[in-house]
Amino acid sequence: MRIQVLTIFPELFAPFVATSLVGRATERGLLRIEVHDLRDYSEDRHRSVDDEPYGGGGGMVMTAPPWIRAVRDLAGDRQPWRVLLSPQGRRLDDAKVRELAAREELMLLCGRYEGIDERVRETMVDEEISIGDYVLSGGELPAMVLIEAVSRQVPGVVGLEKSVREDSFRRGLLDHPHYTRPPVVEGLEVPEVLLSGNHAAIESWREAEALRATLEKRPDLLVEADLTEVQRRELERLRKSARKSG
Ligand code: 4HQ
Repeated sequence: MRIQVLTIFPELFAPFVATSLVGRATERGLLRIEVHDLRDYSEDRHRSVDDEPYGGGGGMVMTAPPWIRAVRDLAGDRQPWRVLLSPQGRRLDDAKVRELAAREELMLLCGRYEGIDERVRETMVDEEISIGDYVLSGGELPAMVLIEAVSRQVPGVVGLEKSVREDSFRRGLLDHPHYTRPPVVEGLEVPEVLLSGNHAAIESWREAEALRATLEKRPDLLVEADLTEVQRRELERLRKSARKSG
């Protein structure tokens, strides 16, 4: 998969692209991340990419022409799926991440200042995506969030296929708790079943704990989750015991 990024801060991406999971995927040829400087597509000698807003008001707006030249030039005839990162977009979730990961070519547009001239969105963008309801100073961090989440869904990028499959959200549920050495932390012991060596028992404990965590922390997820008959019965049991102790 190839991901092109358009930004006025290309240097922000260097350590991210070189490190960890994304870095290894790039080295192994599973992923190609190209970061392009929007200023290379400015046509004045100051390489400017912003101007005052029509209608007045504070702040500056990114002008359309550099974006239009850049998107046309970088897309070539490969027709990448063009994504604008913005708080006006649809919220990124696991389903959207998997949908994007199925594409061969993505282009991510990262704005700064008060935003980009609306006509860029109208003519050069396939989809507007937000990473959450808060305001950042630019689309660069959202683009990195998207790249990391999408990369994990590209086949072969995450070492243990199992860990992607069984990860949080895979089955529409939160993850179960995890434990490692030492055996006692602040007086708290590791759940006995995890030391039993009984793999079937460990699997059903994890399944039940994933359900418990989801019921306690994100009950909204249970509406959409497609649960097995065994999981439904376990959930009923958890709800009853919660009512008794609550
Ligand atoms: N931005 N999710 C870029 C965001 C944002 C978000 C604010 C994007 C500023 C110029 N992007 N503009 N939240 O806060 O994607």
